[in-house]
Amino acid sequence: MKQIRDKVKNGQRLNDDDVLELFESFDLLGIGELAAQVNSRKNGNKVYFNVNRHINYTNLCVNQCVFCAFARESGDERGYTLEVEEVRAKVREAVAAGATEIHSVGGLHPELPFDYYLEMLRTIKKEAPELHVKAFTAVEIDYFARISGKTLIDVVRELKEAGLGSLPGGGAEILGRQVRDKICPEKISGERWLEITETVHNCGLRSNATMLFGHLESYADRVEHLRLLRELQDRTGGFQSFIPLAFQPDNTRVPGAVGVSGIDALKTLAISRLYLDNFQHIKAYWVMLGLKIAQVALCFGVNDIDGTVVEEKIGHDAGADSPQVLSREQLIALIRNAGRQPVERDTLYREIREY
Ligand code: V47
Repeated sequence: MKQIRDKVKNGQRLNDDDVLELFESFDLLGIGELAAQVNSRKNGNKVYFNVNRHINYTNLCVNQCVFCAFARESGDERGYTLEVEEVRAKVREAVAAGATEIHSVGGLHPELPFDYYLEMLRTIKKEAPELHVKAFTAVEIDYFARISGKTLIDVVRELKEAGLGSLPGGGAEILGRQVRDKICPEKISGERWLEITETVHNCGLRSNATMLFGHLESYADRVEHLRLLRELQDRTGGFQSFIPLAFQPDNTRVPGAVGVSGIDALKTLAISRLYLDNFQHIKAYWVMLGLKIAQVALCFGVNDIDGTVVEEKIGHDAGADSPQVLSREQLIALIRNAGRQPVERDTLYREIREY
């Protein structure tokens, strides 16, 4: 720990052995304090949030990932697909609530054409040109290229022209092959996720990165995942924030999974802050962490608590016991009561208002 402490103090990069040591350590407060120092150097006392709305346009999915309780196969009566007009109605509600962002992802639908997604983007932008649309993970971008027969670059260009503003960080799960083969064998490989993300960055769009943790992965798998993200960020600088997603086990098919402990969640967030020196923001996604751990995370190197969300299915279908929605006031209170400065941001981290 002393050696790691010195490295952090001198602004030196941590290596894989350092982070493995941190994951294996139970000095939660020591790790948290270091991460908080690093975050304070990078972001001062500010904690960001945004006013957003999630729209999950379909839960039908040709992949059936073992960790996912949201996906349905076609023919399942619990399957749904939103009409573009239904998306429009949700966008209207979002605008009325003061949202600056629509966060939209869905399953890999067996039949919808690429045009559906373009139409959805155009409809959102027509309804509310000022809204930022953060939509489609790298997994979906790959699927769009396959179903349309277009090149990756053409797909990204057309989505951008239709109004896509940036990509959320989903679909990364654990990038290493062995875990991926067990939890999401049909999903694109980790290499492909990285390749698509690099292409998206090179096309001028920013994105986020996630890591689904607390299922079958080892600490070494987490370290490899973080290393691959840090290397890509060194090349492109296109990632905005890193979001460790605490695995929710209900209604999933992960054998023996019991969910993430508070200690593991805080340690993982803090270690991410320490290792990912080229990421500006580390986000505590309250939907998966629960409000209390998300708040405590603000003392463990975190500087973003995500948004109002409004309608969340992926975590809640898997048993998340957090609320569906938080108001702007609730987010501000969470941040203030951690002794931090609440700042409303837009998707690209431009500051809208300090509270
Ligand atoms: O890609 C699926 C994960 C992701 C479960 O970029 C699960 O700002 C926990 O990526 N338990 C979607 N997680 C959510 C996501 C996200 C959320 C908030 C903000 C941003 C952002 C991105 O949720 C999926 C998958 O990795 N997931 N099932 C589960 N049982």
